[in-house]
Amino acid sequence: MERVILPYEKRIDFATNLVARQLFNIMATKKTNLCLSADLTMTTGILDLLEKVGEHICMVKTHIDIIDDFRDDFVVRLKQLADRFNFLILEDRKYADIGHTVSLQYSKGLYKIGEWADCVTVHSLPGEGILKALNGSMNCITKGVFLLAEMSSEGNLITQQYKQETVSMASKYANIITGFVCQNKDTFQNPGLIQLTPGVQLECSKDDLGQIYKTPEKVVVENGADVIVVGRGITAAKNPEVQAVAYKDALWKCYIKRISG
Ligand code: BMP
Repeated sequence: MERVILPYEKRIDFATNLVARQLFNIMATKKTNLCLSADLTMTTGILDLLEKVGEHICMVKTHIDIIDDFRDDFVVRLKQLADRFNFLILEDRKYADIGHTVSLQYSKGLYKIGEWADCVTVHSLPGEGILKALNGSMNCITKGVFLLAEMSSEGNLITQQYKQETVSMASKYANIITGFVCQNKDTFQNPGLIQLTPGVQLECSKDDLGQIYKTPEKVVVENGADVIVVGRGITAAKNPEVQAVAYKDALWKCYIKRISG
């Protein structure tokens, strides 16, 4: 059956990655497919925001390397919030190097991402070694990878062939692949994988650095997004909590419309 018309709870059993199973489960239980991109540069800003919107999201997406006052206790508190509100943590690291370097970037250094992130984003550009490395680092643990198959930014260099080869590369690493970062439903068919789509605001627009925004209706109903990433649409709002609820409601309504045919 076509993946986009199956409800999240019916897709759990198709998932071969444990994080994908958890995420489907959280979305179905909390009735939210909103992922907050918490692109703030101070730890208190991120933690305060999550206190307010944690109950409305299925996942938070971080860019740990933009934080000015990073300390180890930040990730401890982030994890506590994730447990309390039942959401997952995606570190948007966009790994893009040779396998050996990526395995070090994943587990070592200041951030030790592998210790706290449920899942990470990864480019397929360097070839299969990047997935082989992460497969080794994630060995049998409940961790996952979102592989970038498309981007939201204007003029990006990803081609149809690159996208198809990215999807076929992923099929060899089914245990660690949570899904794809992509914009279109034809990118992949497997109902056990998750379509994570960024570039979303309530109105169609652009920023002045090439980001393109589509509406919830467009990305969920037409383009098949399963988990929807919203950053500045919420973080830059006068009242982020109220705005998070507005996004959650709009996105869930679109999902219900899609699965109702
Ligand atoms: P915003 O909604 O504020 O534009 O933020 C979008 C977020 O999603 C950013 O953190 C960005 O790094 C990420 N992102 C994106 O915008 N487009 C992509 O194709 C892939 C991304 O990870």
